[in-house]
Amino acid sequence: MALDDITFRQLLDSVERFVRERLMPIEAEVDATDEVPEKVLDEMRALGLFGLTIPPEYGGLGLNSEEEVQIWFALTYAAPAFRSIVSSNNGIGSQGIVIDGTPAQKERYLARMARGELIGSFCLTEPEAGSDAASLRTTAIRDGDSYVINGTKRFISNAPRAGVLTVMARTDPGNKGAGGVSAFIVDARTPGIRLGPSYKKMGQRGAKACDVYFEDCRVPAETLIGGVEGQGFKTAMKVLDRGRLGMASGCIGVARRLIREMVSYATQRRQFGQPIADFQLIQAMIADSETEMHAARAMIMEAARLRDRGQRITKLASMCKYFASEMVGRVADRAVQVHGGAGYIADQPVERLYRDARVFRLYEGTSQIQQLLIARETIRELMH
Ligand code: COS
Repeated sequence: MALDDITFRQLLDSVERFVRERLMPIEAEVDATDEVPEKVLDEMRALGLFGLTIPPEYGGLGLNSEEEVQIWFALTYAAPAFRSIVSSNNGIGSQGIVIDGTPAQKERYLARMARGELIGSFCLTEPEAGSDAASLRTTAIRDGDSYVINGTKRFISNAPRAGVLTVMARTDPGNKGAGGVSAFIVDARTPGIRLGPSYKKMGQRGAKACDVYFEDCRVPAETLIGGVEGQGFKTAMKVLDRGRLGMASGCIGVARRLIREMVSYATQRRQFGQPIADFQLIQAMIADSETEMHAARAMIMEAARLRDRGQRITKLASMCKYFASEMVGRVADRAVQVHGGAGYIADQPVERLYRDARVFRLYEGTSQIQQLLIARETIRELMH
């Protein structure tokens, strides 16, 4: 479902204003303190940012993919930590239930997630299972009308704030592959769940991540997503298809912001008697950045439209995530270069954005995993 044009325009305008007036002024403070003020989180709730993609029957805005990506383009003009906090409720933290959940599971969680009362986290990665997600070791063993979960989940974004966790665990220990994995929707306050301390990260400070430990954590059988065992890995992969498109979109706002910082510095900074923006070697860095950002944005818009038409976008989502995250890395590097020594000093937004951008190439699948997926799908398409 899509919003009508006027309503969508109004939403986009409100997000752009919120970014300019509320988020950009506090970016440096959020980076320094590693905290987002609760008042700002409440304003994000009031704007509907936690429920952008949640269907309207559960109180969300029900944006289609084309609309969703444009909101991310706008929101990530401010530090991407703000996107990270709301992104899991719109992406990997809610989509397991949206895509594969039973009506009762949707009823129970989605409205509260849309309002931002419950924050969702996606628990896939483990100490020994990162890129090789299907090798996960956490177990969920059936015992009467419940499952008992044991294992460790690592680097879980938003877990320190989470009220609900999508947990991938092995229900069939005899099956070491993807087919032995099931997905559960678990209340984060269930006894037997313990959180590690929040990580001190390179960038995107204010967005929290920690480990989650499951120690004989007993959950009702109704928490099995979709009510069917052995489907959890597929659920996770479907969730990541949408998540990766969202992640790619997040790179666009950051790149636009970096280009803006680059241009405003280059037009003010004078060397050899003129603004450095007059020098062709500086212009080349601006031109390459703008061109690559535009290419990534066009790719994402196309993938989003195809998804809205019902097309499977596994390969396109990987291509978008791969290209956009590598693009923003190059743009961040050029932005620091244009600033010269000033770009290495912490009072410049580009120093912070350079650190913030680095993780886009890592999470929701590294660039190398995206390459592997793109090649695998291309070979499959051309050979069959
Ligand atoms: N949609 C639906 N089903 C999918 C799917 C998708 N996008 N991708 C895979 N599947 C299905 C496959 O069709 C297969 O089903 P069958 O067994 O019925 O044929 C099953 O899931 C297993 O898939 P596959 O054989 O591709 O599993 P692999 O172990 O080879 O997967 C990759 C390898 C690299 C694709 C996977 O481990 C991965 O994505 N790793 C990165 C994980 C990641 O992004 N981690 C970041 C943490 S989340 S922040």
